[in-house]
Amino acid sequence: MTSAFRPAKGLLAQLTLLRVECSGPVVHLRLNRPDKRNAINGTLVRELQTAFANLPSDARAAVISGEGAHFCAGLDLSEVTEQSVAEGIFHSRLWHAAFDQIQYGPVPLIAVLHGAVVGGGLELAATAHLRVAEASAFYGLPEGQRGIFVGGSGSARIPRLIGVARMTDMMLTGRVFDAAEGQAAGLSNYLVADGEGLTRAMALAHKVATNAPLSNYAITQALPRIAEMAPAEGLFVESLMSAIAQGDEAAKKRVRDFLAKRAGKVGKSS
Ligand code: 1HE
Repeated sequence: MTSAFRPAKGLLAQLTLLRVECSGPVVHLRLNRPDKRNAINGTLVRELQTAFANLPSDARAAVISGEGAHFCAGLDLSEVTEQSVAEGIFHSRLWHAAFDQIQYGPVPLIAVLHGAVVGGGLELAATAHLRVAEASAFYGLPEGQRGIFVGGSGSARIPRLIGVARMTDMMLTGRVFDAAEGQAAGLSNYLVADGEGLTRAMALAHKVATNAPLSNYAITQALPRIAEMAPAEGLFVESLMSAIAQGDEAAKKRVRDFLAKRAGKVGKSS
């Protein structure tokens, strides 16, 4: 299943606040600023954008995690105190560009959440296609208490996971969800014991990496877009995407394998 990690090469090896390693077809990116609880400053947000724009061509899935006791403490607050309104808009748009690069990048991404997953850290987690939470994870949106607002795409992505009502509660009252509450609300797909998140995420990523790349692309790119469309347009796009995926040789082979009883049945390993 999971092979050993080896350091990434080229541009990915030069990043300073992100540590990038590869394990077969899975790229592991680790936020590497534990002394600041992986708070996201300008360098880190640019490195995230660079990393996801330059994943190795043979990557088929990715995992993101945080070094130290917390996944991510959100925006580096020390960088915003002197910002003008215009700078604030450009700053937020930089996050949007980076986070779009992540969500609409070439491979499915699984986030490993532990400790603080707050503010921009929760916005980052919401860009992932799957989330594995450890028991220590807690979720907060302290923007309301800091006198600011989400600026890293949280208002678009987080309600799609937990609904506007829960997000409003978190922002107005400072309500924090623990790992079990987050799982029940839809913030995580999997809840595991402390220390087991990376292993579970890597196992899931290796599994996801065995899917046909075009299928994974349709799931991560077409599905969220279709969900935003009016049903008539969405169904039209679904037909196109479905026919494109089905026409791919990888799909034909997999279907032939099933019919010839060479592929696993649903719920049983192949
Ligand atoms: C930081 C940040 C940060 C820690 N920006 N420096 N995010 C927040 O409002 C969360 C603020 N952070 C916390 O509530 C706590 O730090 C934690 C619960 C995450 C962790 O607590 P703890 O006790 O483990 O660490 P600590 O002692 O609070 O922090 C260690 C250091 O990290 C300390 O710096 P030091 O120089 O005194 O050692 C902290 O100042 C620093 N640190 N979090 C800057 N966020 C695109 S818009 C997004 C808007 C938002 O994300 S708003 C939410 C911001």
